[in-house]
Amino acid sequence: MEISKYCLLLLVASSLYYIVCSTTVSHDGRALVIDGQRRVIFSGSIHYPRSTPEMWPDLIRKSKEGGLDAIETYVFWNGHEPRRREVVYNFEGNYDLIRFLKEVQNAGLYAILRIGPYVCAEWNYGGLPVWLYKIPGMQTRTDNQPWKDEMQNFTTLIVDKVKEERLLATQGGPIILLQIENEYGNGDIEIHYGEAGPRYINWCANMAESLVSDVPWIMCQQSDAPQPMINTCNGFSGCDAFTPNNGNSPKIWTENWTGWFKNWGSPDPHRPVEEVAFQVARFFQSNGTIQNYYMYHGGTNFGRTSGGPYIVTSYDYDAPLDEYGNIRQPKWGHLKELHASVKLMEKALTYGEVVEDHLGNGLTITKFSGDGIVPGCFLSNQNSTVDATISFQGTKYFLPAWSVSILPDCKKEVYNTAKVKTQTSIMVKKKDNAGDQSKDLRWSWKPERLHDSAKGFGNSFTVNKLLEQKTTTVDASDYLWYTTNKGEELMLPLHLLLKTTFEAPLGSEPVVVDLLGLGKGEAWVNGNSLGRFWPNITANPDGCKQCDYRGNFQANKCQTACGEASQRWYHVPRSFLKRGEPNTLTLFEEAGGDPNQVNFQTVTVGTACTSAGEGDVLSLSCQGGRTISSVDFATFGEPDGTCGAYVSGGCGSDEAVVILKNACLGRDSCSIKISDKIGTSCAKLASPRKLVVQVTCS
Ligand SMILES: *[C@@H]1O[C@H](CO)[C@@H](O)[C@H](O)[C@H]1NC(C)=O
Ligand SMILES: *[C@@H]1O[C@H](CO)[C@@H](O)[C@H](O)[C@H]1NC(C)=O
Ligand SMILES: *[C@@H]1O[C@H](CO)[C@@H](O)[C@H](O)[C@H]1NC(C)=O
Ligand SMILES: *[C@@H]1O[C@H](CO)[C@@H](O)[C@H](O)[C@H]1NC(C)=O
Ligand SMILES: CC(=O)N[C@H]1CO[C@H](CO)[C@@H](O)[C@@H]1O
Repeated sequence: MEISKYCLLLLVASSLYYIVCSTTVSHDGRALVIDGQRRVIFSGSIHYPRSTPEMWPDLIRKSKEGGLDAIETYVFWNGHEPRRREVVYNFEGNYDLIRFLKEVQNAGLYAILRIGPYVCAEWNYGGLPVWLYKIPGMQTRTDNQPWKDEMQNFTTLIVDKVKEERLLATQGGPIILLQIENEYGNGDIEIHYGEAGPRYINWCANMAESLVSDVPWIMCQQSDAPQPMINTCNGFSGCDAFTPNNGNSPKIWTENWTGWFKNWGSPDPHRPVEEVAFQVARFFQSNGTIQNYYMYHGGTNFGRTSGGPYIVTSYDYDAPLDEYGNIRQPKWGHLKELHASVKLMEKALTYGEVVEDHLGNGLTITKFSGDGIVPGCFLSNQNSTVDATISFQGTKYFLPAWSVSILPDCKKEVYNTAKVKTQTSIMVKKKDNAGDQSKDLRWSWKPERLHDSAKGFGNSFTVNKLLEQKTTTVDASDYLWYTTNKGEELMLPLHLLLKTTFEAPLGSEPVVVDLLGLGKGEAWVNGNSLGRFWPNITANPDGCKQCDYRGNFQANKCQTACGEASQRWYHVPRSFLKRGEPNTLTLFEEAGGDPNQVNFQTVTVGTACTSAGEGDVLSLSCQGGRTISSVDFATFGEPDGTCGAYVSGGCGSDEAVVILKNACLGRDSCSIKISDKIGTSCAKLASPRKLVVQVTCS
């Protein structure tokens, strides 16, 4: 094997020195090859502008702990270059891309940088600055000289910055993959541009390669990507069946949607972890080696980056880390176990020979093996309704419908995508840390005329057409509000700004402000935008039916919060708040809402549930220094109801409750081994017996 890692000793200012180790990155048809080794890569998307720099280290640490190898982000052009060719581009605050990449590096993770610069991320104008449209002859994303000039200029700027900071893997930095363009081959786009489309894609490939040739470039959703671009797959599913367009390209899943974004007026979309895990395991079973979660942390659309009029301010995405940065359980933990299980067979997956055995009815056994390699196996049941037991090498394995089992040594099942062992955490909003003032916020309101803030317009003007947002607000604000009648003057109505002061909630748990009672507008804390609010629009009352994770997933398959306020709570990052001095909440309200119910709360684990079989270790934990205050429920077998609302059923065990109380009460976490002595009164239950537990954290 080729030894390709080398280090440089750099001398700085005569006496200081540091060592720079370079990492080589290449690929073959099997995998990315990092420092001469084929690798399995788990990656997750975190968009730096959707959180604050103060949150980044914690988000990245939790990603690493969750078993990720890499963090992926798009680059948001209209955030960095709001005005054309400013002497100083915006790389400050939550737009500090370099700081973000360095945090990734400090955590010891790789980075995947999708420069685009077109981004499909529920982001204003796909990340393209609005000034582009003022350039004569501009036609975006095609073989058009003005566009290519601008695109090349910005792409070069980003690549130069990254190189200056030595952030490419070959320079000792974290970046192992780069992306040019984005989902261009989504059918209609290329058709729309005709023959100019493929010409443009060729130009993109050459331009990208001329900037960096020693770190691979990808093009997602681009089946005709020219060499050496690697074409990759996006989607909820279907990436198991995806094949790259070139024998030398590994199979990469750039966007496996962990959930979905939420719209005003729609319920909350969820994607059950059993389904995500099933698709990921299927991908690795089908020769995939690099997969990225879109999103691993979704975050918040602050202020002017609210990504189009219909997307709510939260970009939670039902991701493994929630909008506020909390660990979402069981999603985070069940995927962490999946990552660890797949990693156990990394050698077999990247170097082994593959043999697939299709047993019919959606059952498949896949074995990866080779000389000197511990073989690894996947057993899958793609049947969406019928559970199965299969015999393999003399042992029987139970495979629930729509599940994959992982046997890293082809003998012992260490993981099944449908058997969730991680605790379920029900998050709650609490007022106990929120300080006294939040109970009784005192408001002052003043009307403001829009000409104070509407750039370039008086408070009324006349046009004989409908106004379009891009040219009216010029991306200076997400907010455009006007009323007009045929034959009448356009009216920019009066709006209300008003404000209050409050104390920062105690502790370190994430803070939210409850805006129920308000109509529609935008909120700021100490001048930082929290985004647009619209709590008075309620989610469609229909569509929250019982959710079955089995079978193909769609964004509206598993929804909650039907008929409730579309978005009631708005994240106030801790770094927006000042401790020990008054903080100011300013609301812009266009619909005359009532702020009397507005109050600050913190978000934490309220209830935790888990289950474990005999011989297993049962673990539970709270968050933010809170402790287990009661054991609410302990039953062997199948209880009725769901976590937080277990009613009865199974075989209730007083002995188990006593043991749990001794081990858990007053602690922030506890684990106990379930021995056959616990719950002897339930001994008549069929083996294996499973203990189901629910506790309260406070
Ligand atoms: C971008 O264009 C400006 C001129 O508008 C030029 O000065 C600058 O060098 C260009 N940057 C790159 C990286 O090409
Ligand atoms: C995986 O690779 C093997 C060997 O190249 C091939 O026979 C098999 O069809 C592949 N499986 C999938 C699902 O792509
Ligand atoms: C699932 O299994 C049932 C019963 O064995 C069978 O009738 C059905 O066709 C299977 N479905 C698939 C998709 O294989
Ligand atoms: C919500 O506010 C809008 C103004 O944007 C108003 O027209 C509507 O009547 C309000 N709806 C409810 C249910 O209060
Ligand atoms: C691009 C892509 O693969 N899209 C798929 C995403 O998932 C949905 C639901 O499974 C499919 O309908 C899309 O084709």
